[in-house]
Amino acid sequence: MKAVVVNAQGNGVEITENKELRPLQTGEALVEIEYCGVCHTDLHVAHGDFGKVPGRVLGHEGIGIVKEIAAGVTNLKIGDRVSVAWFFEGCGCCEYCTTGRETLCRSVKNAGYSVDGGMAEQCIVRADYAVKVPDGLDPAQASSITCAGVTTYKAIKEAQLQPGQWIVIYGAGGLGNLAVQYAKKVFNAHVVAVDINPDKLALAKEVGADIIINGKEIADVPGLIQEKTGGAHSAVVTAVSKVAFNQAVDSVRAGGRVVAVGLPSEMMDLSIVKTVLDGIQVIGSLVGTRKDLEEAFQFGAEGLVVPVVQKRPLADAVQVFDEMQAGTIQGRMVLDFTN
Ligand code: 8ID
Ligand code: ZN
Repeated sequence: MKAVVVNAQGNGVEITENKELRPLQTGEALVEIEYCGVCHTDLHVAHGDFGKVPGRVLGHEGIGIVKEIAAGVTNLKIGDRVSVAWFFEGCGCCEYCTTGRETLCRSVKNAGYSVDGGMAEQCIVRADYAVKVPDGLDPAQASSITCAGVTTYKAIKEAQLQPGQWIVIYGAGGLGNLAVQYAKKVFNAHVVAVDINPDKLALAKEVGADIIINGKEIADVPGLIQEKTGGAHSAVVTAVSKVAFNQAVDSVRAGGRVVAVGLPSEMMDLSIVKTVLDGIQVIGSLVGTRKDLEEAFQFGAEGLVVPVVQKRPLADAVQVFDEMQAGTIQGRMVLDFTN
């Protein structure tokens, strides 16, 4: 079958035509992929930022139809539309899995990184971990919610954002655009979006940002946010740059929360004195649980959140990764496996 894989050197992507799938095992299902979004995390994986994984099928924004189920599968039936997410499988019995923090499972499997993912014509999933896509949600839009949506929805939960409060979203790319929408439409907050690309800011404004700030044009971004909002109650950082992480800490008011989501291979500067005296909380947030994804999908099905997606043929995959690297993508590029 055709798939997008990490190249043999473990430092880029290529399209292959002859990836073979193993037979299904107990508890597994075979999913025929319809769409798979391209996340910046796929670019990190392809580049070996988390360790080299040559030959791995990329993709953790997969959506497809169940074609076959093995023995022991009770939660899915043939014809169901399901997701292939970064949180692909946990052990189910550790302290994290049993306390609602399953994405932190130490034996976790991640689609498109530690196991083959959704950028292929077919994908094998553990049925218990495949989340059903609700009726009424477009499958290409659902692909974006499978990572970008659920990750930002969960990050805003971690921010403990209350209606009417101010949140700053750093980075208005694939994740950031959905962060703006969840913050505005689901959490009823006031939203500042910061990016270094005017097109992404224009799109953020279109989907509901109250204030947009271009970090390339404004010398003191945190100062401007303090002036306009009195200090944000929280910030979610999806930008792939430590500059944004540092600015986020200075953008929140005393007692504020900074939720780290982006994954630049850098260190952030954190003033101990400021952190202590202002009671700043800095929290890492990793995708979301199956329940978070179910909720995030539902807001999409209800039309509160509308992912901005553009379908691209599989043949464009390498080019899409180049566009991601160059920062020229608006919303999300979604690889189309339907024909
Ligand atoms: O679970 C998680 N924590 C998780 C899940 C999914 C993705 C984390 N991620 C990570 C990705 O691995 C990546 O590091 O979140 C980051 C953002 O992913 P994305 O939204 O898919 O990437 P993008 O579409 O390229 O958007 C990045 C945006 O950051 C802006 C860019 O202009 C772009 O719009 N940006 C950059 I680069 N530097 C900036 C800066 N200094 C900035 N925006 C503001 N200030
Ligand atoms: Zn992702």
